[in-house]
Amino acid sequence: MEHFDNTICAPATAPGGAIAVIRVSGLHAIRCVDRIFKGRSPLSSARGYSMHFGSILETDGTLLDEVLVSVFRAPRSYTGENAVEIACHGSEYIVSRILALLLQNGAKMAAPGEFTQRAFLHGKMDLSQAEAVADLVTARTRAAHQIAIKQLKGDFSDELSKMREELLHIAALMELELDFSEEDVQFADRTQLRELVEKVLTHIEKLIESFHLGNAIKNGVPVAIVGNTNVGKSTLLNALLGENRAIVSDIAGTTRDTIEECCNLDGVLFRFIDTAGLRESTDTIERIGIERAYDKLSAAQLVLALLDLTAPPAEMLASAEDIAAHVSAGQRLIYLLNKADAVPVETTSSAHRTLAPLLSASNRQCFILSAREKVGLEDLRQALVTTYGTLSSGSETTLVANIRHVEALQNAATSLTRVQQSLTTLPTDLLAQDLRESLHHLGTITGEITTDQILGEIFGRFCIGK
Ligand SMILES: Nc1nc2c(ncn2[C@@H]2O[C@H](COP(=O)(O)OP(=O)(O)OP(=O)(O)O)[C@@H](O)[C@H]2O)c(=O)[nH]1
Ligand SMILES: [Mg+2]
Repeated sequence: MEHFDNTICAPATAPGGAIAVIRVSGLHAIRCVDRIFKGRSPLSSARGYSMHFGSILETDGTLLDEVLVSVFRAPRSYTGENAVEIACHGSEYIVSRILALLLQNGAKMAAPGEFTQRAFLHGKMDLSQAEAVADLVTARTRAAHQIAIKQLKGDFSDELSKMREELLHIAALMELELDFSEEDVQFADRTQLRELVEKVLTHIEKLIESFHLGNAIKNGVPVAIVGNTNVGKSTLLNALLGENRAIVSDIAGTTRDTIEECCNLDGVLFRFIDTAGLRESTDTIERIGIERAYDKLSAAQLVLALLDLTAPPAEMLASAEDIAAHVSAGQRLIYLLNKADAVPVETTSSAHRTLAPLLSASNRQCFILSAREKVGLEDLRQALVTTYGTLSSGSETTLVANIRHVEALQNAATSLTRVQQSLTTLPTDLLAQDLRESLHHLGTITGEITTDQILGEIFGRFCIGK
C-alpha cells in the first residue's frame, strides 16, 4: 500500500462520549478516507464543507460502523490542508479499528499538536494563537477561557504587531542615518526617538506586569489565609470550599502544614491556602509550618488576614500590623474580623476603628465575619470575584498568561532599555543593533521568528488530535 507521508490521523475526542471524532489531514486525506468509506458517491468528488453519511468497512468487507464524514478542502480547513473528520460511535474499539484502517491505507498517526502546528505552518494562525488553542482546551473557568479566547482571536498578536511597527519606524529612521553616516546628519530627532522608545517600553512593561494576574487566573488566584492560632482559618477554608477539608478544633496550633484547595467562584478559579497559626513557638515542626505560612503569605496575590474579635484588642492589632508588614505593595490584603457572633456589636465597631489606620491603602479592605455561622461570607466572595472577574474580562487590558511570552517580552525590554539609556552616547549602528534585537524577541512570540526546537517544545505539550 502506498504511504502518504503527509497525511496524519488521530482521535480528536476523549474516550467515553456517545460519539467520537477522528481527524485526518494532509494532501491525500480525502483519498485515504475514500478507501475505507462507502457512501452514495466517492469523497473524491465531494465539495469542501460537505457532510456525507456512509459506512466504514473492515478489510473483509464487513460493516464496522455507520458514520458521518465532513470534508474540508485546502485551504479552507483548520490545518489549511485537505481534511476529513469522521464522526463515528464513541466506542474505543471502533475508534481504534478506524485508526488502524486509516494507517493501513496510507495515513500515519499524528504527533501531539500536529494539526495545530500545521495550521501555524500554513499561516492559519500565528504562534501565540496556536498556543491559545491549547489554553482554550484546558481552560477550567470563565476567566481562564476569556484570556485564551482573546489571545486566539488575535488581540495580543495585534498589540504586538503595533509595537513592532513602532519599533520598525524608529529602526528605519536610524538606518537612514547610517546611510548618510559620513555626512554626520541626524534624521532621527533624539527627543522623538526617546519618546517612542519610552512609549513602547512602558507598554511592554505593562504586559510583563500583567503576567502575575494572567498566570494566577490560568492556574488559580493564590489566596493565603493567615492569622494567629485559633482565629478560625480552617473554619473559613471549609466554609469557602463548602466541605470539611481541614481539621477544625479549639486547640491552638491545629493546622501545622499548609492546605491548598482550588475552588471556582463565579467563573474565577481561586487557590485557597490554609496555613499554620502565627505565634511564637518552640516546637520544631510547628515553627516549620509557621515559616511556610509566611512564605505562602508573600507569594499570594491576595491575603486574607483573620483577626479574632474575642481576643484582646492589643493582640488583634499586633497581629494585623505584623501581617501588614509582610505584605508587599502589589498584594491585596483583606482583614476579616472573625467570630462576630461571639461578641457585642460595640466590640466589632471598636475593632474596626482600631484597624482604620491600616486600611488607608487602596488595595486593602475589611469585612466582618462569622466563619462558623457563615455570616458575611457572601460579601467576601463577591469582593474576590469582582476584582478578579472584571480584571480578566475588561476589554482593554491584555493579560499575558504564558511564561514563554513573558520571557520574550523581558528580553525585548532589556534590549530596549539599552537603547533608551544610550540614545545620546552610543553610535547609531549599535543602537540599531539593540533595536533589531528587541524586534527579534517580540517576533518569537507570534512566530515570525522561530526554530524547530521552539516549535517542538510548544506543540509537544499539546494533546494528540489537537
Ligand atoms: N464563635 C465562633 N467560633 C469560631 C468561628 N470560627 C471558628 N471558630 C472556632 O474557633 C476554633 C478554632 O477554629 P479553627 O478553624 O480550627 O482555627 P484556626 O485558625 O484554623 O486554628 P489553628 O489551625 O490552630 O491555627 C474552633 O473551635 C472553631 O469552632 C466563628 O466565626 N465564631
Ligand atoms: Mg487551622
